[in-house]
Amino acid sequence: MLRNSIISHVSLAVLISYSYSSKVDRPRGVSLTRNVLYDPSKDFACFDGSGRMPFSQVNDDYCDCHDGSDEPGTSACPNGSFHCTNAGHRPLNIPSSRVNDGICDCCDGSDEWAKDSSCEDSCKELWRNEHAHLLRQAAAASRGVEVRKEYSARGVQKKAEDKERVANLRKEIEEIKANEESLKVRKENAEKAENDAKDAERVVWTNFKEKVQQQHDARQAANAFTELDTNKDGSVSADELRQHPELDESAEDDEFTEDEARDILEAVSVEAPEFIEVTWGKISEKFQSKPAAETEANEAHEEETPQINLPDDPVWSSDTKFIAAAADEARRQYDEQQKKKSDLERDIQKLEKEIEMDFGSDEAFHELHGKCFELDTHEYTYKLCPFDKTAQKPKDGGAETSLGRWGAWSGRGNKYSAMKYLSGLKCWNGPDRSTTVNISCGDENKLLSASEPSRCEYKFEFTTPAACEAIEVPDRPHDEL
Ligand SMILES: [Ca+2]
Ligand SMILES: [Ca+2]
Ligand SMILES: [Ca+2]
Ligand SMILES: [Ca+2]
Repeated sequence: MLRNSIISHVSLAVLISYSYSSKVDRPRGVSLTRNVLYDPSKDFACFDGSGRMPFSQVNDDYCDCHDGSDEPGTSACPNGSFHCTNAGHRPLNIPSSRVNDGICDCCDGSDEWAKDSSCEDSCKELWRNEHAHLLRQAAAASRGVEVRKEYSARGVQKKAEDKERVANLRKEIEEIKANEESLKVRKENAEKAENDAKDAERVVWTNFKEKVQQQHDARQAANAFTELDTNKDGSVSADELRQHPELDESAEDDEFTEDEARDILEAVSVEAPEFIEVTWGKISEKFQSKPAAETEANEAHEEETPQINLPDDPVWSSDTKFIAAAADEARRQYDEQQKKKSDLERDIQKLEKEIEMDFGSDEAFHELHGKCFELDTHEYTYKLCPFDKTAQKPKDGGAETSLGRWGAWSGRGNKYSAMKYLSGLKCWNGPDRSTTVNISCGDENKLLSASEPSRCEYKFEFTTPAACEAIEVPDRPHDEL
């Protein structure tokens, strides 16, 4: 009985809701796309399968379905959704709790259907304002698009030039390589001639030095003989040798015995030739001259045996100098070519890196490469050098802090809407600094803002014409019907 009375009341409500709905013949709060699910000639099935009921229970202000699908036009279900047609503007879905809550949520006022609400239809005015705003945006975007076209043209040209340059540099390297072997052979031959000439002179020089050394040694031996032969009888005896205890070969017994002295001399005494040839060789390193006792001999000794210290290499002959100069020149030419080759290879590498860079679908972002943009805040100057780095510098003149090196495009959806800079200066007890740069269309290249939303992760907002795309502004709103 009770249900019947509700139904009769509801049938009226359904009638009312039909008549109150827009021109379209569909239940209140139902969008055109969902209308097919509300067929008055059939029972209604909840979208989530939680129930099935006579169609009269749709919009009867009593929540029957768990998902609220039976009450699209009332606030009976806590989780329902109400569809505003908003003719003249754009359709909108609002939570059904806002239906008949006294606040105008839909610009056509359709959510406040129960009372004589003061909701005026503001859809047309809203549309006019929005349209004007869109037109202004579109105008700004189209100015940006014009600049972007220039950027793009330059970027495309730059890439073509870079490619041509790489081709030319490769040609130069090929030429160098063609010459390389002959220069190398020339260098090696010249160096061999140089070495041969120098080696030959070194042999002569070494012989000469040996002779000088021998003469020097002989003079020292003769002087030692004179000093040792104290009785001047023309031979050095064991007794005379014993006057030099430093020559004792077994010093443990604290005595330089006659036998020990004879062992060294290999005789009772030796005369000058044998002394110079044999004995001197055994004692020369230990022998100490006695200058105090032999003042005259010592003076003579010093005069006669000056220190000889000849260099390892002779003064080269003019022929050898000529050959060495030729070798120097061959070396210089070869090294010069090698350096030129590695310089060219480095240039090619740099250009190829630039060619491979992603400057956008039309190369427009190439314009920003090699440039830097700054933003002054109270405390810091922030810096964005696109495709290179981000940084922060204290305004009181401290050192620049790296906030990241160029990483990659990182926009969601449109990848060119954001850039990521990584591996900046490591934070104390934290990660490396990094920066996300959000890119949007603007009349000019400008760093708009810089912030640090989470520790050591920076966020820049940057506008550039390179990101501008034409905005299509519809002449009239997209009405559902
Ligand atoms: Ca219901
Ligand atoms: Ca409302
Ligand atoms: Ca003697
Ligand atoms: Ca001894």
